[in-house]
This record gives sequence, structure tokens and C-alpha cells, in this order.
Amino acid sequence: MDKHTIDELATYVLQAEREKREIVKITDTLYPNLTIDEAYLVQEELVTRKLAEGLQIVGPKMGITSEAKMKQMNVTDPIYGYVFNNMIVEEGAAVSVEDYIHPKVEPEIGFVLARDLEGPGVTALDVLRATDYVFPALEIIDSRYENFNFTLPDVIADNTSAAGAVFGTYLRRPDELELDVVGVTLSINGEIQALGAGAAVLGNPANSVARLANMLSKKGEKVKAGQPILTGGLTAAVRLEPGDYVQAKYGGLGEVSFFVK
Ligand code: 0L1
Ligand code: MG
Repeated sequence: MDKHTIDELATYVLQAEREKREIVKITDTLYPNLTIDEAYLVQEELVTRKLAEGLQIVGPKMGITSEAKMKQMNVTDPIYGYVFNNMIVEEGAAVSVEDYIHPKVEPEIGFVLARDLEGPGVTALDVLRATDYVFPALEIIDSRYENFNFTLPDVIADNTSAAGAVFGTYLRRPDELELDVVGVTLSINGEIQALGAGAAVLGNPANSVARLANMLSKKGEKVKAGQPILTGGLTAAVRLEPGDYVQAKYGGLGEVSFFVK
């Protein structure tokens, strides 16, 4: 893929994000044969432009980490993108739906590493040994594509729908929990909308961090100590509406919440 096309596709997605409007997915007509590798080139361009604007990467995020989603998209690998500082929502704060296109929320387990992890060959055990703490999180996803309708390359080029993140402050060492059986309920205005457990993320969220390290190693990068890592949704994502009070409660990992106006 030539630089001109990478630039054109990055502009296409970035403008939709800025103008908060839906676009037809890239693979419909703009570039039907977009491959996964090319899509990551578009994502890299998008990241480079955000950094050039003065935004900062807070940490990486993993997506398509459930068996159900992988089957639905006919893939065997999850995907990664980046959370930026302008996406961070303080715990207990309010967001406005007007700042998004058609936002959804999903509960996740976050990791912070005490030391860098560099693939290939990183295992879940390596991750658990390197982990400083885990924490509860809510991710706001907001695909720039009409009706969240995309192929895998489309969503990679769109920075994996990253739009917001609420990091809870209840920190636990990973050996204090069995992460695969940490349960979660996602409630809106006190009514449970979805529930799940850590095992929904590649069998254990530690596997998600290992896969991230191994995927990043293909471009000579590593998972960095100190950065919060979103490991993937524990439940299906739920649409946000004005007036929502969103709360995720975890077994042994506290809770995290925010409001929507
Ligand atoms: O964080 C995620 O799992 C989102 C990945 C992209 C899929 C979506 O937007 O539904
Ligand atoms: Mg997510």
C-alpha cells in the first residue's frame, strides 16, 4: 500500500472521529481489499497524527478477545489499538453522548506491568509474574462506521473503536485473584444488562496481555511497564443513552462507574 493511500484512509477515519459522524466502512468501496497488515499501517498513521497534535498514548487496548466475537468475525487473533489521554473519563464523572457517534460500554480488567514485556514467546505466566496490579475498567467504544458494521481490517484502521476509558481505583495484585473466574455485572441505572467473567477474555485476561506482547514484537515493540492495558470486554457491549448511570461490579475487584448526559 502506498503512502498516499495510507494517508487518505487515515484522514477518512480521523475526520469521522473529529466530526462525530458515521462513515461507510473502508472495505465497502474505498479500499475493498484492505488487509490486516495494511490496516495496521493506517492505524499507525492515525496514531502518528494524534501524537503530532500533542495527544499522548495512555496505554494499549485489546479487542475481539472473546471466542464468540472471534468466531463471528472468522478470525483466530485478537486486535489491538491505543487509548489516548483525551479519551480518559474520571471515575464517577459524566460523559455526554454528544461527544460520540453511537457509544457503547463494556467492562474490562485492566493490567499495569511492573516491567516491560517483549515477545515473541510471552506466556500468561510471564504476564502474571510481570504484573504490578490489576484494576476494574469500563471501555467506551464508538466505531466510526455505520451501525458498528465493519470487517476486521476496517476496525483495526479505526483504532479498534477506541473512544473512552474509565479506570477504577480498586487495585489488586494478580495473585490475590483467580482472574478467569472473576465475575462482573454491568448495570445501567441499577438494572443488570450483561454479565460475564474473566475467562471470556481468551480464557484469562493474562492471555490477552501475552498476545499483545507477541503481536507487538512483530514490529519490534513491547508492552511497557506502568501503562494501563485494557485486555478486552468481559461481556457484550451495551449502548449508552443520556441519563444512564453505568456501573460495573466485579467479584473481588471492586467496581467502577460513570454517568451519561
Ligand atoms: O474493545 C473492543 O473489543 C472493541 C473492538 C472493536 C469491536 C467493536 O467496536 O465492537
Ligand atoms: Mg474493549
